[in-house]
Amino acid sequence: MKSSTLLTAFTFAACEIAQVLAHGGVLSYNIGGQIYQGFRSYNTPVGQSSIQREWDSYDPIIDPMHPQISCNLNGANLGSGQLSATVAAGSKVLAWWNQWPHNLGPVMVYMANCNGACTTANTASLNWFKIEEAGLISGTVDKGTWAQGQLITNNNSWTTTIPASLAPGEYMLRHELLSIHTPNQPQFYPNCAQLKLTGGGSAQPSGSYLVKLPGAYKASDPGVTLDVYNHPTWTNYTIPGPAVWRG
Ligand SMILES: *[C@@H]1O[C@H](CO)[C@@H](O)[C@H](O)[C@H]1NC(C)=O
Ligand SMILES: *[C@@H]1O[C@H](CO)[C@@H](O)[C@H](O)[C@H]1NC(C)=O
Ligand SMILES: [Cu+2]
Repeated sequence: MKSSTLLTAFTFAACEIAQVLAHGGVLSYNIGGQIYQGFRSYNTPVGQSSIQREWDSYDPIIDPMHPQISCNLNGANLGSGQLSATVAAGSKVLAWWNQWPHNLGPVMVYMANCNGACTTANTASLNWFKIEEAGLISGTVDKGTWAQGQLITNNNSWTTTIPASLAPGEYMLRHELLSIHTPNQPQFYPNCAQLKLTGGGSAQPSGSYLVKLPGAYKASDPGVTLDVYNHPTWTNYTIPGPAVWRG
């Protein structure tokens, strides 16, 4: 009896760990050549210092209209520990995830002008624009190569370039993986970091390039509802959200 209780407890602990490992997020960055540690999810925010906003677990967000889909749960600033990375427009940003377990789905990168200090910004009311997206690269939706597969191949990382013409100011940077390996259960994995952008540009996106989060996605979007196993011959995929703004 006792040993079976122990076994149950052990099995439960092993499942909990497997659960953690089955998901994830951005753990660190290289921004313009400088390494930045992300928020340590699952640890108390007390005493943490990072350019990243708080995110409390590796679990995905399932609801495309979730009120905290902008910067994950709970997306709060870290108070006195909240930092921002100073970087010039046109610089490269490398984001590193944990060992990424999902190879079906797109990679998207967004920014939003904080119109002042990002630390006090409410990320749900910012105007977000997409600076990069990659979806189905080749093959069919169920067996082809997806951007998330490339991310895994590339040391669980993704490199993006901040548009060189973007006007200076404080911006939120948002990486998002949308994993669609579970039909009817899209998995959104957003993470935000704060930037202080320098450079001589003056461009700003406007009009339909700007979206709210929540607001950019609907449960009925083809790229959100797609059941890849139901359409093994499809070679098309429509990435959800706005068109990419390239500066
Ligand atoms: C692979 O990613 C880790 C961070 O997860 C990083 O420290 C390491 O430098 C990367 N390796 C290469 C070859 O880029
Ligand atoms: C793929 O194309 C079909 C036929 O045009 C369309 O109905 C479907 O919505 C597309 N799928 C995605 C995921 O964009
Ligand atoms: Cu997962």
